[in-house]
Amino acid sequence: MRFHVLTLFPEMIENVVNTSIIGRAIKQDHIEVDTVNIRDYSANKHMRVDDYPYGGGAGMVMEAEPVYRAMQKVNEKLGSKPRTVYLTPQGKVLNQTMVEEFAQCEDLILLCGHYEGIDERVLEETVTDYVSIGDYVLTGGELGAVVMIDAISRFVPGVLSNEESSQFESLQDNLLEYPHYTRPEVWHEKKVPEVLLCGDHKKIESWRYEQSVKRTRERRPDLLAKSCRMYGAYIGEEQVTELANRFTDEISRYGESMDLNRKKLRKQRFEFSKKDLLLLFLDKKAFAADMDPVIGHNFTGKHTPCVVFWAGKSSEDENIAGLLERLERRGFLILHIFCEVLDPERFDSRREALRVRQMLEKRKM
Ligand code: 6GU
Repeated sequence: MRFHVLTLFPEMIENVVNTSIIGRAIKQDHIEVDTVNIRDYSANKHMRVDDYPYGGGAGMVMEAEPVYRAMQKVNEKLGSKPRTVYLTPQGKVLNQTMVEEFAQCEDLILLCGHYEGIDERVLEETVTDYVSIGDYVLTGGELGAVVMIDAISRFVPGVLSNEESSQFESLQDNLLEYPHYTRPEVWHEKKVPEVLLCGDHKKIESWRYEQSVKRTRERRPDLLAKSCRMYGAYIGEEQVTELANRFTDEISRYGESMDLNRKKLRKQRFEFSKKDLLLLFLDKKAFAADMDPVIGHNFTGKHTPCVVFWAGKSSEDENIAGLLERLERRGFLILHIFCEVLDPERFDSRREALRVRQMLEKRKM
C-alpha cells in the first residue's frame, strides 16, 4: 500500500513513520510513504501558499492553486485518482471500521491543512473523504495523517509479525480489551487473577469476555451500546461449515458457532435478544426434504438483527423467501442477504466481515 501525504511540513511525517513498526514496514517494502511539499507548488515567486480570508476574520487560508497542483502531480504519477482524505476536525471521526476500509486501498492521498484551513473550492474538486481523529483541535492535519498511516498499515499483510497480529482486535466487537498480566505472579502484594493460572482455556476466554464487558461499561458505555454478541449458525455441506466457522472467528473474538446440521441443535430452542446478531449460512442442502423443518422453527428473536449468507443466486429464490418470512414473523430483522458468496475458493472472510461491520455501523448511526 502507498500513502501520499501532501503537507507543508514533510519532516513531521517522515520523522514519525521512519520509526518503530511502521519504519520497519517501509524498509521491508510492505508500505510506502511519499511526502509532497505543497510549498513546492506555490504559484507565487515568494513561495507563499496562504492568504487572508475573504470576509475577514482571524488567521490565514491556504490557497487552492498550490494544493491543486500538488494533487495533480500525484494523480498524474499514479495515472489514477485514488481516494483522497482531507484531515480536519470537521471530518468523520476515525474508527476501526473506517481504518479497515481504507486498508483495502492500493493508494491513498492524505491532505494536511494548516492555518485556518484550505480554500473550500479545491477541497470540493479533489477530496473524497473528510476525516478527524477526535473532537479536539490540532495545529494541523499532520498528526492525523500519521495516526491514519499507523492504524491502516496494521492491516497490510506482512506489516505485523505473528506476535503483533491484528487478528483478534480490541474494538472489533465494540469492546475494550480485557486486562493483561505477566510475571511475577505477585507484585506489590497484588496477585494475578487465579483463573489465568488454571489452564482451562474455555474458562479463561469467558473470564476475559466478562472483563471486557465490565471495562467497556465503566469506561465506554457508548461503545457497549453498539456491541453485540455474534452467533454463526450454519447448515450445509462441509465446505459451508468450514467457511461459516472461519467467518465467525473473523468477525468476533467471542462469536459462537452453531452447527445446525446436528439434529439435536435443530430441536433445541434458542431465544435471541436485541443485542445479538444472527449470522445464517445456508447452502441448498439446508432445504433438502430431510432438513425440513429447519431453521426458524426453534429460533425466537426480539428485534434481533440477522444477516444471511445464501448459496443460491437470489433472495427471491422460493426456498429462502419462505425462510426469511418465517424469521421475520419470529422476531428477526433481516438486515441483508448475501447471495452467491459461499464459494470457498472465492470467499474472503475478512472482506465479508468488514462488509457486515459497515452495515451494522450504518444502521446504528
Ligand atoms: Cl485530522 N486535524 C486537525 N487540524 N485537528 C484535528 C484533527 C485533524 N482531528 C481532530 N482534530
